[in-house]
Amino acid sequence: MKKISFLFLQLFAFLAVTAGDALAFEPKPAGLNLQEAASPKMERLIEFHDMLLIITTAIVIFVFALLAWVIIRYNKAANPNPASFTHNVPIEIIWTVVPVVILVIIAIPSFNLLYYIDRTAEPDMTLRVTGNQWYWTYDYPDHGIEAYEARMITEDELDTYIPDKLGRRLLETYNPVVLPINQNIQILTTASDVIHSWTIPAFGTKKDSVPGRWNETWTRISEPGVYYGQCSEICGTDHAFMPISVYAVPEEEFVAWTECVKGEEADADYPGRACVQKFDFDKYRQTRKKDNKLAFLTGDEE
Ligand SMILES: [Cu+2]
Repeated sequence: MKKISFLFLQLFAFLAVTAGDALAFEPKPAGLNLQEAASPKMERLIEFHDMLLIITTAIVIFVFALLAWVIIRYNKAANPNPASFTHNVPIEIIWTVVPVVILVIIAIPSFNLLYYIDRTAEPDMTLRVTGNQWYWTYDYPDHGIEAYEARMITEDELDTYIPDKLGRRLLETYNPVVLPINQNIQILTTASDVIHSWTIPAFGTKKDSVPGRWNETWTRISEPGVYYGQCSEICGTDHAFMPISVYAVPEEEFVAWTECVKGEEADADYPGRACVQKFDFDKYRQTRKKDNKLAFLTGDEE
């Protein structure tokens, strides 16, 4: 018995560890649920989503039960002589008031969340994002970093730029975005040609980039790592090939990176990439696994 429960513990630990494996913040094959949260915005979005899921599931079960009851109890065979009344005031009040109460219960946290994810009152820094057919450009007005292009790394060059086969096909860019963790980051976005949409699922951030105007959103990244997103507004033939890759690093390293990008060490073509490699930000690709508290159960401890 003891042995069996230990086996189950091992199995559970294995599932838990693989579920929260290194690189948790990326799409997974056959993935079903939302990506894990890496910002307070996404944490709240997931909570809200889970609450809605419970409410909608309860409603679906209730409606199906009612239907089944009507079909079984009141079909022609079971109930040959139906009642002939047409109104029932108490029931009509209930079926009006109860849905209203449910909608109010949903609306209050929904509006709270809408305002919360809209913008941050006290930004620590600003990232400007411009969508183009078909790549992104980024600039950091507070740090004096001029606009640089982020184009997708082609498949045959992945291993050249990203170590240890950790590069993610169709998701990496030569010049990634680098952002500090634990800071309120204001994100201003626009586009130079057609509408694009700057999206990082793990941040709970998605904002349309519209030519001729600046849209605002924000994020606050809770832990170092590599995060991915894709353009989420169909924008032309290469819509699927303008990914977003973000390195989130501690503040000191972020400051060092900004100095590097502005300095002579930066590669003229790939300023962001050259500095990412210089400070070995790729080490953050492994962070999740090392931090996993269940690692000791599988003997995976590092
Ligand atoms: Cu686009």
